[in-house]
Amino acid sequence: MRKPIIAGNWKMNKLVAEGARFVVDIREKVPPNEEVDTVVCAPFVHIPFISEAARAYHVKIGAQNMHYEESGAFTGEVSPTMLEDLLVDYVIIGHSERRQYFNETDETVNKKTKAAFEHNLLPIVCVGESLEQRENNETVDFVSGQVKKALDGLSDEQAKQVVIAYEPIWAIGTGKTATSEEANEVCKHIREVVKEAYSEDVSEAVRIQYGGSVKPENIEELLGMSDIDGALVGGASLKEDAFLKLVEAGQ
Ligand code: G2H
Repeated sequence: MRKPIIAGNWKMNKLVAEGARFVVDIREKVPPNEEVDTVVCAPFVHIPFISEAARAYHVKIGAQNMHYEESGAFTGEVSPTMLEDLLVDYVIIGHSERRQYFNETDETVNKKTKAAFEHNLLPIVCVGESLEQRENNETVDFVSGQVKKALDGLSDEQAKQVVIAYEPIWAIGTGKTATSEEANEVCKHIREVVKEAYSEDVSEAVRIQYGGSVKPENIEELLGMSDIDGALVGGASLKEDAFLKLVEAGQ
């Protein structure tokens, strides 16, 4: 049995006071960690405040990116050591917006995934195809390649703990959701890729989220699918009531 994981990805939204208020408002209503992992992935500047507000509650904290080096001359970057210092639990790696606008590559995704484990951070590794790739029937090959490259060099124990977020780019923030069957089919392939690269044991343990216009209206159906273990949610994670509904669906 894989524990569901619902992660909100605020992207570049909310001021610090709004973020802290959000966590204070939801923290007592979030179901226990034994039932569902609830993660809030916030911009870096929020992290010290929401980390403090979430402590002793069942809200876990995530970052949306990080560098793979521990320190150095990388102006504007934030290191895994810094996130570890703030007791961050998860870090989103390779979100399609970072691949598209900030030169994130499969190679940097792999380096960051490894760096996360060296610093007690659990990576949420994002993969997903473009509309063009889907129309050309390249989805499975493309996504499989992204998964293999991201996980390359991890130990079995690490691979088991990776969270993979399948986010078809054409469904992100567009209001278009892949049907639950379409999403599940790709998630199933991802599990196969993990099985081939590691073992059945690892592939059965790894959690795969769906992301792309997830909202309270479609979460239950998505979570009802055989290979979807949670959701990475952008727009619908910004409002307390909607986010709580998503988390409750994971119970
Ligand atoms: C996909 C998702 C969150 P949204 O980017 O990662 O965003 O739910 O707004 O499509």
